[in-house]
Amino acid sequence: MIEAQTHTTELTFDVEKTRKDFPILNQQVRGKPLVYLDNAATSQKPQVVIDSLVRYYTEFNSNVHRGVHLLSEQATEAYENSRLKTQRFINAKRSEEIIFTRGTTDGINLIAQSFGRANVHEGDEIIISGMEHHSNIVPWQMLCAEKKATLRVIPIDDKGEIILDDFEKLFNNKTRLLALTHVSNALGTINPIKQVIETAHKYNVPVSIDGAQAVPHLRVDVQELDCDFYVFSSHKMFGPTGIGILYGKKSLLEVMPPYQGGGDMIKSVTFEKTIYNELPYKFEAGTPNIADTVAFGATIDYLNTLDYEAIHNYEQELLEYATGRLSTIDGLTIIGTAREKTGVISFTLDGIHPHDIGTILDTEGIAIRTGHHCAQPVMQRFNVPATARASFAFYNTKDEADVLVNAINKVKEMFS
Ligand code: C6P
Repeated sequence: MIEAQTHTTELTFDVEKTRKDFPILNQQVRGKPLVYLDNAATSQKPQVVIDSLVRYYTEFNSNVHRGVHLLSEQATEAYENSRLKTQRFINAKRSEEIIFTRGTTDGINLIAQSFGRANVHEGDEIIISGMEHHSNIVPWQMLCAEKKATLRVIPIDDKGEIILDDFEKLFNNKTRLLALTHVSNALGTINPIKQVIETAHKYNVPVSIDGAQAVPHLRVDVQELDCDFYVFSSHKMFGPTGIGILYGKKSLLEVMPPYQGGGDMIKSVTFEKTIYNELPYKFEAGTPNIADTVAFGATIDYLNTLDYEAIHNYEQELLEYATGRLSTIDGLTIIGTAREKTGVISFTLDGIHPHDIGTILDTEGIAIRTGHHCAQPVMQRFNVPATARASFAFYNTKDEADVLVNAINKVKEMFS
């Protein structure tokens, strides 16, 4: 049994026990034990989440908020329970501040199309950073093009950290929103978002945080952060695909126009006038993704059984170990060396294209991602066309980091 003892505390995290919760990990890929290091793209699911999906479809599949029959009542209760669990998970003040979406991308587009179109006008400015995922760039560019507004970009330094001195200089009386990622998917950088939010609020600018890569690793408390919006995806935090969460402060959501029209988002409809439903339903038009939302509730139940502090310490130790081992490989450069990072290691190997690295690692049973990671401006900033990215979750081990290092050495031999 591999049991990680942290340097700093007495807390232990039993990784081998936890791995048993994830049935997909226990398999051979291309004749080798699977080493899954593509968690930033999507994470694996514990058996309890898979069971929850099966149970929903075998026992109470039905539409929500519509039926008077028992199955519909049960489905509605389970769906709304997931909202309450989510509220508690991120410590939102009210359950109606939790809007279910399709994912992070959908949540950011909702903010851009609803809050953005109502509040951003000609000549206004929106601040983002140089490390954003395309999902937190393109929706704002589309809005700026429509409204003749301007996108301002916080520069990042050679480590992959936002330059805080330059950041504050971007604010002026035309700034309408700051949209920033909590954790970079391409670099692993954890941004000092509490401090950044405080600065933005000093200028009365609301803040939207992309939490897609943060929630799988860090405890998030939206009241403590005082962010105005916080968006994330279930599938990156060990839950099902197709379901995401938009948290918004009630005072903002209440005055925002609906994003989409349709069933469930209305109180009454005549040809002359439609009255919209109250929060959160105003933003959940049409039949929602009921099964995955219910299973997302099971995901939160699962995560609540884990000790986040112990996990965080374990992941940091794993990151330190893997970074140390990879750094010994001649010709390997790590892109993203921020002081505060999650378990994302982006790297290049001299003279070898990242796609070749990924393809050869696959033959060793190792899953990583290669390419621009939907963050092309980050690649441009570091002057690389692409990187290979190993991204770790709490179920990964030091042994797996060793397998990765050995396989990279094999790649080097093949090209020498
Ligand atoms: N990043 C990656 O491999 P969706 O696809 O909507 O669930 O999440 C989009 C998204 C938004 N912000 C950040 C910081 C992200 O990392 C992602 C998804 C994946 O890095 C797939 S491109």
